[in-house]
Amino acid sequence: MWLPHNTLFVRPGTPQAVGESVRAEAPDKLDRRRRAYVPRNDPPVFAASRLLEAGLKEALAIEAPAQEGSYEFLCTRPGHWAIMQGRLIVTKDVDAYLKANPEVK
Ligand SMILES: [Cu+2]
Repeated sequence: MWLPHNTLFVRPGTPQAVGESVRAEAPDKLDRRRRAYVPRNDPPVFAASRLLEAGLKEALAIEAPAQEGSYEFLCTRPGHWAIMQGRLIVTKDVDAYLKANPEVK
């Protein structure tokens, strides 16, 4: 059985706090953009998708944070944040970043 998932982009070091903050919410508790499991008035979150069933798509236009760094993204469906997460690198010089961090592909 496929479960719907979402994607939230957050400040570094906040995935656990964000994931845990919505863990007890109901999937039908939606915000004004019809998104579930998105913390309300929570500054660590700077972009978030809706819960999407398998095969569905949603485009997110993200305004990158002004400060360069390694940001994080996660799924906040209860129990998912711990294994469904990754990093978003914000840099003004991709080539220099990749040269300094060859492990990143
Ligand atoms: Cu998920």
